[in-house]
Amino acid sequence: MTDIVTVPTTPFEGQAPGTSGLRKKVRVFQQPGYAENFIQSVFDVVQPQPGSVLVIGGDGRYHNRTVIQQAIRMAAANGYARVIVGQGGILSTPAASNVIRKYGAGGGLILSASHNPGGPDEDFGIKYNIANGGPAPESVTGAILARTKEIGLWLTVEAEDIDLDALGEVTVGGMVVEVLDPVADYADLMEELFDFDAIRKAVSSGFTMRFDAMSAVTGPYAVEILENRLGFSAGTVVNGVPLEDFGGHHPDPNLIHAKDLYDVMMGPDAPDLGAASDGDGDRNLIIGRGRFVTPSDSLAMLAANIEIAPAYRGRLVGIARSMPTSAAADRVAEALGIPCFETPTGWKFFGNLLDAGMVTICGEESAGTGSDHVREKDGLWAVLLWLNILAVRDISVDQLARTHWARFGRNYYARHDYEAVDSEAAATLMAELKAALPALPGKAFGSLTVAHADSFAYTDPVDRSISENQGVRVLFEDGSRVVFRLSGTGTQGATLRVYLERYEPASGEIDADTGAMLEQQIAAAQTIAGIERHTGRGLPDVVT
Ligand code: VG1
Ligand code: CO
Repeated sequence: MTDIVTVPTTPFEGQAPGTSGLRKKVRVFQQPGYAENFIQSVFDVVQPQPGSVLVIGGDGRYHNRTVIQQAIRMAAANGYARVIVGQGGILSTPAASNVIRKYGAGGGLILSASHNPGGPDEDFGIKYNIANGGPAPESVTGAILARTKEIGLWLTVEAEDIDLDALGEVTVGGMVVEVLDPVADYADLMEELFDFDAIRKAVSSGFTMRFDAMSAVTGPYAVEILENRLGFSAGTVVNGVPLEDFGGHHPDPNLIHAKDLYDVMMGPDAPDLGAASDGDGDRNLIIGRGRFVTPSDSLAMLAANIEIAPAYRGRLVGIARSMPTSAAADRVAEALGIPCFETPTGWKFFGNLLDAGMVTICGEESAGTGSDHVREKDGLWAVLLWLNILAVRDISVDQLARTHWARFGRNYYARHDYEAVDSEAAATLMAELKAALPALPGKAFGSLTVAHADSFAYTDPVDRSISENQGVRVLFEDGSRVVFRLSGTGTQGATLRVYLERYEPASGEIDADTGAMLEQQIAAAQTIAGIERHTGRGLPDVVT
């Protein structure tokens, strides 16, 4: 029997899991006991049963290996029978979800701050996923937070670091640790879901793509799947080696941080498809030759075509989207006679709907799309579904988009982010906005008149749990809307997100400039929330 070491500790302030886990600067995580307190709080809440298996993996960012070694020792001290960890400490978020499900683990620790930058002065994060492979629901994250506030000790064992790079099994404090290939299971799953033969055929007939892994976790996955298994030429995957600091970039697949890819795709030598993923591999960016597809449109277009992929034939039962995501998917659901659910922001809200078999595909405007194959959003999955559809329909991204809009109409959509805003100013802005809601209906802003305004609350259709304060919605009489939220993933001040949307029917202008189409909504959002008055900012930092 190995001796368990009990380490006395005192609580740290502010260990609340946000939209997707606890995210802080690396320096914060490096304080002695900081990560340990949080991990012990997770174990105290979860209470691993005899025989329990824990999956541990991360996106390879700076500080990943240090926390993994400590988490392994703590898991041994807390009674886990087995830990499964990705080789090199690597598991993309969707791959971790798959490993949890495939090997019947009780849960997993995913070490990532996702699209946030990495390195000694940047961000780190820890998230707990439950046995279904998905992010812990609010009932669990709430209990973890409560535990962090009263924690008095954490448990570990005296043991050396293991060799994270050597595949196979070792023992730590009587517990088995298996270091597994992070890519193989995931790549096999993708091969089960999609028609790889059809994609290979398209590739051999000249279909080309560029996948930007942004020096983050998807590099090895993309090389294996796209180049080795599907036959895309070597070099199709760019920035394919995961780096601890992502090469100094934000691994955020949007038009700002993946501008190189965008420029290539808008240029004369663009391949047929351009795609990118984020730090932990759960987001996707889709750009066709000369055509950017918004994540909201991508969800709708994928839903409309998903039954082309073998694993989804005759299986589309429902769609779910987060509230700020555009209603493009709703129109597809309506046309197909299936339900479309509107949830709060964050993948954890899709878990119950997926478990209950009420939805097949889910998506968020922040470049997250996924299905019931795992319980996380999945960047490469979305890229492969696009590839499967394009290959079978023998159509370009641009043609597919135009055909879609010609049938369903188009939801013009943009998100404006005001980053690193003073936290108090942001809180005041939201408080004043909420207080002003009852008086908004009937008021005119430019050509727009407010029809309805509220603070979004969600009742989970499965367990009836209620989540309040999930963003402010202002709906106008013409069907357009603006939504305001504060980010729950940032690590510096506050980030105000303003979501703008306007529907144009199929008979209207379906190929106009997004910024021009949303001018009225942008102006109304500034006035309604008093953004410049509160933040001193007249213009957003990032427009996606
Ligand atoms: C953001 C996105 C949200 C997403 C979350 C986690 O949250 O808006 O849609 O689920 O990030 O994604 P927030 O609270 O900052 O708006 V990831 O890829 O960072 O795990
Ligand atoms: Co992510």
